[in-house]
Amino acid sequence: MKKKGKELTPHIGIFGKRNMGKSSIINALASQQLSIVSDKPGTTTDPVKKTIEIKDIGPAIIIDTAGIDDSGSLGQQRIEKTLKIIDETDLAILVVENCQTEEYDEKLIRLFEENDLPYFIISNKNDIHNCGTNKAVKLEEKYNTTVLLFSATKFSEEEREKIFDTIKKLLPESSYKKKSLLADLVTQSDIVVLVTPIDEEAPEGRLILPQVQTIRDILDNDAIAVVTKERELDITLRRIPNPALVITDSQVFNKVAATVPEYIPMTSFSILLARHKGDFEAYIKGTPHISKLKDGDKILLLESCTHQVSCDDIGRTKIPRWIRDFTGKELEFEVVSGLDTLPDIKQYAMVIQCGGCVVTHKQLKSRIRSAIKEGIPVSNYGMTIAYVHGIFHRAVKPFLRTAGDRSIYL
Ligand SMILES: Nc1nc2c(ncn2[C@@H]2O[C@H](COP(=O)(O)OP(=O)(O)O)[C@@H](O)[C@H]2O)c(=O)[nH]1
Ligand code: SF4
Ligand SMILES: [Mg+2]
Repeated sequence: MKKKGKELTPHIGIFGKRNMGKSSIINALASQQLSIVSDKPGTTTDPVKKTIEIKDIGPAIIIDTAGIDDSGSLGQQRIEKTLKIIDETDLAILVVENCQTEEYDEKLIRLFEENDLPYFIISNKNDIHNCGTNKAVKLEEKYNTTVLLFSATKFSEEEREKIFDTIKKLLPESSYKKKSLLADLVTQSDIVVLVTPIDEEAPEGRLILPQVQTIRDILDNDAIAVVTKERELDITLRRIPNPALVITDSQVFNKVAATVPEYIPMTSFSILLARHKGDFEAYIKGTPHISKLKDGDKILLLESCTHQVSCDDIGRTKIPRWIRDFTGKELEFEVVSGLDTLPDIKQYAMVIQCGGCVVTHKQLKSRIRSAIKEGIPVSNYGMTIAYVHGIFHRAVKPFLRTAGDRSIYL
């Protein structure tokens, strides 16, 4: 069977105090001199990214986090810098010496745990500080994770392989295996009808990325894609009366929903992509909260990039207008662009995240984690647009069918 689409590149962060041998371990894993190794503490001042090849997984990016522990302590600024790296990291390796964790390491471990980041520990320089298996096991028990004894300057191939095996064991599959958009919704030979308006907002001479991605995914699943404009949908459905699924652009959802009989599952490109990237479960639970917003509530809109004009008026004008019209409430909206530190999340009644087309799934999920931890309802642009246009229920139904009954949220 052929590979389904391009695979993803996982990110592995190497953390620990200065001089523990982080850069040397990266060199050992890469089997060549990539990072600068020095016995003068703090040579590398900024996170350095290197690519290594992991058997059965493919290329992975290793982030050398040197520079975040310059004073050996973990002040607020360094915590923020560390958190930024944690946001894009799929697996962390903490490097210590002599099976000993100090306050700094413990703070790091707490940050890993708070951010649901899987990690393991390498006790390095085992050639000069051999801490022995007993101490290693104790450390394993203390943190409930794997501890490997290693020497970056004197290691056997077997020891090096052990590190790779542990990486493979702990790296979340979602970080390197691309999920299919539709695999659980369509099967071989199913026909999927895609409705794509070609209006003045459509780019010249091509389809937009979500539409192209969906077509490719349908083909990867050995199903059949039929693409039509909304004007020809009627005739398409007369010729193909029983498609497995109809996927439409959100802008024409209402019009399309009136044409597509209730028994045919129907959704929008934006909801399909929301499921693919971000926290779909949280969006499903959080979106209906729009109906419960009260006068004076503050809503935070999160946009992952700063320079794109394409979403400018969606976050700044359209969504605020639609939500105000839908709820009839006096609401305050605030937009935060880019991946900078968030303002105090507790002041918001709701958080709405953009589609995150320029960031990874992990970064997008990390972005809304603090809101979820505070119990603040979260949604995303696509699902909010569906909700305020009254199409949310129908558009998420095809996914509830495959994910068990979640009618309590609707
Ligand atoms: N003896 C010994 N020295 C090591 C080992 N790993 C690193 N070093 C040395 O420790 C110093 C700091 O290593 P480096 O990789 O720059 O540490 P980093 O600051 O954590 O990136 C260098 O002089 C390395 O040669 C090891 O396993 N054994
Ligand atoms: S959806 Fe994409 S273009 Fe729009 S704000 Fe988010 S990252 Fe930027
Ligand atoms: Mg270094």
